[in-house]
Amino acid sequence: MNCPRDWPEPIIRVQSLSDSGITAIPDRYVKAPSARPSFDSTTHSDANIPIIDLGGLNGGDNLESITLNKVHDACLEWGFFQVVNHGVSPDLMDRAREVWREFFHQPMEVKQVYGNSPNTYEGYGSRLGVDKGAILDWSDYYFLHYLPYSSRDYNKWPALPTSLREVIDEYSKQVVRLGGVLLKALSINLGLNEKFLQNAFGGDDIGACLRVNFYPKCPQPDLTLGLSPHSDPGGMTFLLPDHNVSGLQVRKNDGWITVKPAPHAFIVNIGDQIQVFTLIFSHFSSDYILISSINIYIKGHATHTSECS
Ligand SMILES: O=C(O)CCC(=O)C(=O)O
Repeated sequence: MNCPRDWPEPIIRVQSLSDSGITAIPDRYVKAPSARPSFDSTTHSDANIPIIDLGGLNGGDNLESITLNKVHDACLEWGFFQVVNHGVSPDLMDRAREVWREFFHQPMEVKQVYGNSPNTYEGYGSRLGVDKGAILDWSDYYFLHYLPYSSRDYNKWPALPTSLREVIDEYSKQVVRLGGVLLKALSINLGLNEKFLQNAFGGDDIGACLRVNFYPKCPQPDLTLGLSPHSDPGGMTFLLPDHNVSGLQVRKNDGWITVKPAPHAFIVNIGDQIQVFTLIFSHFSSDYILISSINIYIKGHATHTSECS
């Protein structure tokens, strides 16, 4: 496949726009009226995605099967849920969020060293896609490959703040372990061997990436979005939300539910590839679809003032 080597237009950091004190956002961030944030009655309701205590998986036969059922129902009904008692250290989650916050608050010249290209997307980025003249999202991000080991390039991992590499290494290791726990639960729920999904995703060579989204303060949050509506292409995404800001919305029936993060929970998004497995193996469908390769994506989240959701 031919990958474009560079962006079609000069890259502008959304954080710089925000810091410049503009009172109106540039046209290239203004979404069509039908694509702007919706604040209907569902958005403001108390509804939330399910919260599942994964401690139940080690709680004896009865509790284990209740927990597996909760995971199964959440996958089928929502494709989104939160997990608590997940085994990732709460202190490490806080440090991961903090170290990335520090990264984004460094001077621009420190961050620009890691400016990314559409070749691999690894590094500091401000847009996805290379369509000239595209309407952009109001966010910057950092993207890294973590696994398989052969895909890891430490030159792309920021050297500053000094603790970043160590924190991210440990954080990613623990989140990948959590991914293994959920892949096992999902395999059992689909009536498969407990190692089935782990093996289907590469076994010991499983893929994992880290993406950190940064949503700078926006002067006209009703005209744009921090991130456009999408489904995640990988196997599973673990979102570490910001403590102070809620902005993530999940589509449910005809409306959008604003996720209310539980303390030290991860938000789990079942990606397209596992959704396909679910279609194949659950008795809800008799369709058969072939899949060639699959990655698990891990996402960190270091937002601070997300006024655009
Ligand atoms: O930042 C969020 O809350 C959502 C992130 C997300 O959906 C993504 O990175 O794909």
